[in-house]
Amino acid sequence: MTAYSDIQVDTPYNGVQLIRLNRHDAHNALRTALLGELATALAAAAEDKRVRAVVITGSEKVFAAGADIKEMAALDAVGLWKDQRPQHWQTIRSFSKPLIASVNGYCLGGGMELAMHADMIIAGEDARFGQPEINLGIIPGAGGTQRLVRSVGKALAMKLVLSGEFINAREALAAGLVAEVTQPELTLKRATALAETIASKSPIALRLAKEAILASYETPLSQGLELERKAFLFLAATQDRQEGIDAFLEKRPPQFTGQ
Ligand code: DAK
Repeated sequence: MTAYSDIQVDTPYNGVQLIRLNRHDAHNALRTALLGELATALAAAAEDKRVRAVVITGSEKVFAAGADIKEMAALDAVGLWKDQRPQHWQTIRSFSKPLIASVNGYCLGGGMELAMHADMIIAGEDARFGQPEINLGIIPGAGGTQRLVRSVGKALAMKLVLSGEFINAREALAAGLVAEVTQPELTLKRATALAETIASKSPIALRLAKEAILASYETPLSQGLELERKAFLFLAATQDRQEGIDAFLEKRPPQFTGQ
């Protein structure tokens, strides 16, 4: 059993694994060790058959206030180049199961980039999103300039990255950054319920759906449609597809096994 200190990893329940960022005294600043633990936990969740979806959350007041500025201050260019962070981000990026971010309070810098690595964000009304790196004389370093523009468009991405100003949950919802806004005290409950709904679906269909949607960032439409067609055909050969259709015709809930 892996011991974690910067995160807390719960035992999977109803197919859902909850991961909490656990550096509350530092506003969950994402030091390299925290990112490493997160990458380890997600790699383990990817292999764990009990886990069909993951929810990542922070505290009630802060999702994450970005990279650990105190740690970053000690690194020069060579230190940053040798740092393990890009490998950890790569592991997080390649997590193939559904990943939901449950966000309350500040979600800033690397914290916002982490939330954007999730497949969807459920935000409490108290959530504040921003890329304030510009205030430190730097720019987002974990995909913020790229993911943000794809998520909210050029105008808002430019405003956030160039000004360092924050937006609230309702603005983030209107911009398409978050999937849903809830009362702050219900955010995790809603994110978990949504994860449980997702976890009840076919794991193979979920994986291919996620892959196809993410591929749309990188491929022209014709290639994306081709990828979707092949994934669709592949699913026709799965027991889960048969189970889904049988269950519908027999008027019962399906039991998907991932076969
Ligand atoms: N890092 C380290 N400590 C932090 C922190 C951070 N990002 N944010 C907050 N803290 C610490 C504070 O220092 C304070 O600690 P003590 O002084 O009590 O020891 C404690 O958390 C509480 O913070 P505050 O007293 O400031 O709390 P407030 O409620 O007054 O303000 C705040 C909350 C979130 C508005 C404020 O703390 C704040 O502005 N924090 C900094 C936000 C920020 O600038 N975030 C961007 C960081 S840069 C990379 C990939 C990505 C990145 C870098 C490299 N590579 C792949 C190479 C990402 C960079 C960033 O995210």
